[in-house]
Amino acid sequence: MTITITAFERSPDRGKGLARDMRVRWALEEVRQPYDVRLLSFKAMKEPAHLAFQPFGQIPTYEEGDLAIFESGAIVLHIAQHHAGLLPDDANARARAITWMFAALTTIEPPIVDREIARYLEGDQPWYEQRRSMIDERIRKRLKELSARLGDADWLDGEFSAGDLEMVSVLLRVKGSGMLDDYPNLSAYVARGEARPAYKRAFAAQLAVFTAASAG
Ligand code: GTB
Repeated sequence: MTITITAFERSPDRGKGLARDMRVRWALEEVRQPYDVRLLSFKAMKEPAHLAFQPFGQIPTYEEGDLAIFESGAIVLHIAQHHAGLLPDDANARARAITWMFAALTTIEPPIVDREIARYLEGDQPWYEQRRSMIDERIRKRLKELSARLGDADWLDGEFSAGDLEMVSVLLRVKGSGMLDDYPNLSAYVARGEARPAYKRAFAAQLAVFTAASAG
């Protein structure tokens, strides 16, 4: 059955792989599943045809046969549960890998998203610098804790898993801030993720969308 995902017709990050369809593309590449992409404008994302798939008018979504789901974390988990390569076979190890997915999305990512939202929406406020330094403190605390846990391991719990896919994706959102530089093991961890052939294929595919849109 054909898998179809949705993505930005023109990603605001200009194809840097930060929009969340990248996580779904990466997961599909890891498990070697081909997929189609339906590209959406910001206008189309808010229209009834897309809202039927994604009630919040966002990307990504995932369709396969009579299944239609949204939320990138749920999509990556679905892919990992149905194809070998992203979750260990051992039940306890599998539960731990899923735990790391949730840790990435619900413990590490929220202050990182707050930082971006503050910059976009509150960057011109007189108190912005103070707010940003408070958010940065929250992020640094989590990075320090994560760095201590990772230590000198390659991945968070044994072999590369969907937990690492989500964690690397989340950390990539702060790479540009320079905050990762204080944690060489986290920088190396992110670099290992980016060096995976599946990551590179996914990155190239989403960049090609932006390049084509810019040329057209
Ligand atoms: N919890 C949902 C999920 O994980 O699927 C969140 C989905 C989401 O935030 N989608 C964003 C979206 O559709 C795109 S990924 N936004 C449009 C809207 O809400 O109207 C978030 C994102 C967007 C852009 C960048 N960037 O340019 O760097 C990075 C991340």
